[in-house]
Amino acid sequence: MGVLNVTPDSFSDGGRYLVPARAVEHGLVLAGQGADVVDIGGESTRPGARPVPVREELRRVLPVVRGLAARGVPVSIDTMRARVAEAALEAGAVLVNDVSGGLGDPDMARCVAAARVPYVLTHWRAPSRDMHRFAGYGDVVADVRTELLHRLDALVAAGVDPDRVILDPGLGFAKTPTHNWQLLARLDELRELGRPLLIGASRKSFLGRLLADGDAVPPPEHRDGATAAVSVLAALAGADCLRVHDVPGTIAALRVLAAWETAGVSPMFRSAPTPPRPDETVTGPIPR
Ligand code: PMM
Repeated sequence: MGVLNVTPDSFSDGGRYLVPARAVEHGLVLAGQGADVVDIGGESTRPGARPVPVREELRRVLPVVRGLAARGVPVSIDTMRARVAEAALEAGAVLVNDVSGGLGDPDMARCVAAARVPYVLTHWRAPSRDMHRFAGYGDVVADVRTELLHRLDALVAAGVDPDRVILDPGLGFAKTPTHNWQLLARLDELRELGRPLLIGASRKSFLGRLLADGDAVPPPEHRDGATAAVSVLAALAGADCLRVHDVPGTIAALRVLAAWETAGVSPMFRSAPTPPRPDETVTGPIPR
């Protein structure tokens, strides 16, 4: 999933694609580079961001959704609002990516149920402007699991087909860097929920923090190497969809993983407690 934010203030690509023609051009580039879907967002979710009026969100995203859909690019709409999701689906979007997991708009479940489209249900606790106040967990992985399941139940009760739901732990949404790393390192526990997983780590500040040299934090566009490493490890742990800014770097990294696995030995022996000794011949795929 390639990221295309048509906002003035997103942390990485904010302000670059405000002119619809430029946004469409970039979306075509992302698709040409190998993104299976281009994710269009018209409202920044960066920590501290304030909501934009619905009319403004519609004004930003609709021409871009239309422009890309008309050129045959599968488009997802990144929104917390049912009205925006509905309009984008009508304009040609094929998937709803809701970082609020349906909590941002009580009408979202009805909209997704009626549209019968895939829906990304993200773990979320509060609007961006003060989400940091909600970053308290006992065991973050257990809590995120439980809260995702509650949301899934609520959506299914409202008529959403569970088979169309993709789960996302919501890295950075009311999470500290430590929480993000725990969620990534224990993705297998989220896999047990039985739904496809989406991971959105691309260029996020926990990677900036990881790469910082003292107080010198690298800017978002210098975090693609770390993003690619996370993408490979997440794919290895069973992530099905990676939401990224740098599509070629991600695809290169995933090709390395595929070649490695095709050669017969998985680089991670997840469910095999004892890796084979170097002198043992590995004849089949190793379960993960
Ligand atoms: N993160 C952002 C925006 N949308 N959607 C999903 N499903 N998961 C995410 O982690 C996610 C998202 C914020 O990042 P951006 O400013 O680069 O779009």
